[in-house]
Amino acid sequence: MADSYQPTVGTDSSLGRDSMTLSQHVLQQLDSFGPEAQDLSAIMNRIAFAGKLVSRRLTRAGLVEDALGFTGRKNIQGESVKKMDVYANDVFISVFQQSGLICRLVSEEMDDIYPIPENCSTGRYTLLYDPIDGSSNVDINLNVGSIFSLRRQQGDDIDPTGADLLTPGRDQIAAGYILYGPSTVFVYSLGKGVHCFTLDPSLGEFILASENVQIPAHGSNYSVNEGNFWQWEDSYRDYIRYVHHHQGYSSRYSGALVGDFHRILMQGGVFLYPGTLKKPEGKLRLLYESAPLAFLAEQASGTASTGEQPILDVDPDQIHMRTPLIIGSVEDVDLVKSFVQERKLERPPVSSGMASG
Ligand code: FDP
Repeated sequence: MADSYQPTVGTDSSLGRDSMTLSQHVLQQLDSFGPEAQDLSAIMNRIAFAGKLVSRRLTRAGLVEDALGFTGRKNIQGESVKKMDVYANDVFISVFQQSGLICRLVSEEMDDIYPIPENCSTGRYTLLYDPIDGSSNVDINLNVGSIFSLRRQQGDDIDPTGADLLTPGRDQIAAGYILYGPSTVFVYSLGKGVHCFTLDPSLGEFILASENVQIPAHGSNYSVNEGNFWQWEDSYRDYIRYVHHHQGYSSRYSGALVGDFHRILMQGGVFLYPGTLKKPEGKLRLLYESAPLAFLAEQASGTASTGEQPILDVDPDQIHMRTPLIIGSVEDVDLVKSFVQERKLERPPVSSGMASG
């Protein structure tokens, strides 16, 4: 009898890697072909498709009409909206309409929750996302990203307030981002480690690049907008003075959180965006920026904090809530927190009986 055919996939590592697509990887992660695994695989695939569309638009942005610049409108955060923000936001809507997968969308670019009622009978999930993170980089051809967070639908489909979404980030079932850099990279976690895929333009597929990425316990990079130095509380100035006076630190700040976080995911270090005098709660949005990245950081043996508590424990009070963010290697985040705690101990305790004024 002839020997049964033995494929080289799995033995030849290059072929094995080339053939591991994102949707296959999700199914492998969940170790199931059940309905939920199929849904999650399809959702990741759709997000990846949105990423491919945005990536294509970005690579052609200087060549086509109306891709760059501002729309003239401000979003709910009071920030000027770019044409690319609108394009990417609409891409996410269009890939999930009529998909049967996602019942509601929450985006930085939309004041209110965007319901997709035709999906709600089958798609019991809400996708929260920042379609273009770091949009000030768009017009100068530097890296930007898209960040996403997935939650299981808890509440009433017709509740427009999304009260069920106002729970800590530990309730996320998946999170990730797409980084539009020299290559387009898709990073995700379903709560089973963090995995990176690179878009192979010749195949039009995201191909597995690295599995179970771990953030080193310490890294030399610190990433912060030092232009805000005099706007911070003393504790953050203490930390920056510390790194200035100690060898072995490198300042790296790209103006796009996704890019700066990706560096830290790969090489270690810390990204921080503290509160400022004008904005004590900082700039970054909890539900679709800080919480998904905190989910990834914890899955990769890193950590994320507001300075006071883990990001994943913060109870949101509204869908566009902001928080300070300190994220990255455990030792580096702990060092920043130690400066925060030290200054806190110096403050006199507030006595409830004290007269004000
Ligand atoms: P942007 O406003 O350009 O979208 O998400 C907010 C964000 O970028 C982050 O990506 C980035 O890290 C930060 O803001 C940059 O803010 P500053 O210009 O205040 O440093």
